[in-house]
Amino acid sequence: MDVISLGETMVLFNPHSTGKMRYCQDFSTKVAGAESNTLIGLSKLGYQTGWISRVGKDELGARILSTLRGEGVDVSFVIRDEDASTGLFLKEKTNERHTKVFYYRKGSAASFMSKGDINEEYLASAKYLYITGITPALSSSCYESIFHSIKIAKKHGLKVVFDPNLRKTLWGEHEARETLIDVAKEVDIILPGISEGEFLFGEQTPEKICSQFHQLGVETVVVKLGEKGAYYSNKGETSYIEGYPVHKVVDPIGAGDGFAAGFLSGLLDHVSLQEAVKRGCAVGSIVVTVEGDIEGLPDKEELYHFMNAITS
Ligand code: CKP
Ligand code: MG
Repeated sequence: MDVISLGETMVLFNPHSTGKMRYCQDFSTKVAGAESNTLIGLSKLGYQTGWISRVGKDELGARILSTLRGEGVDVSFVIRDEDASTGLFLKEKTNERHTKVFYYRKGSAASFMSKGDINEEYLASAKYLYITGITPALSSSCYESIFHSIKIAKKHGLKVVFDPNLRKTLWGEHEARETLIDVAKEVDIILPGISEGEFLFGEQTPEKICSQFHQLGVETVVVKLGEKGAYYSNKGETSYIEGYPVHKVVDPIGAGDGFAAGFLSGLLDHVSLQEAVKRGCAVGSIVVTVEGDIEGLPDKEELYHFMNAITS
């Protein structure tokens, strides 16, 4: 395995029209979840990925498993929970520029994920553990699972990559801040956005956000700046990476997960940090031009052409 992740994946109801969700009659169903979005992105780029989670023993759970399996993600350690249902969420395209999400995931199968679901040998077979700040927000057993996975990863020499993915609707601000900082203290690489840096430290510049995370002991910090690109800081090396132009943003959700996939692919290929961050920016830019979180994720050839077309 190259990358293993744990987290919740849901069935997404994507509206066909703009405006309040209550008036939307038609939706398309898709599969989405921050961690599995990243794993699918990596799998499409040609890497070996594995997902640890729970889904319900229901039709939506079956849909999620067949989608992930179809995209090449290993799901052999996913548990089908007999007692709880698969979570779902709906998107609202409030207007052309704003998308909102409504979760129906409380008490979902994934929220019952626990430490015992993590097979040590399986996780130890990977090079990277990828986690996000959504999982510890789901339940106390999910919170424990995150710290347990980090412990196993460290014991076996895996690098831990963390996207804080702050979701204020899932937990209280105090608890979120405290937990995200506690997780950050344990990881090697962190991929925050500016708004997360501001939430955690009250800082608004990439430089100050990086310095705060370095003080917590994080070696590599990559601050995502949306269409402007990204800024990274690692052992004294810092740089801004320009974003790739996006003709039209169709669906901004999933950009961060795409970024993580592109970035991790660079690390797995041992390219320079600058080049890995560029890949992250490129995948993030491609993803937002397509409806859905995983549908726009490119394969290696598409990514290569996109990056070369822009830079040449
Ligand atoms: O930060 P992103 O827009 O890249 O993440 C989107 C995902 O897992 C989306 O798939 C959704 O299911 C979620 O984040 C979430 O739980 O909010
Ligand atoms: Mg994000």
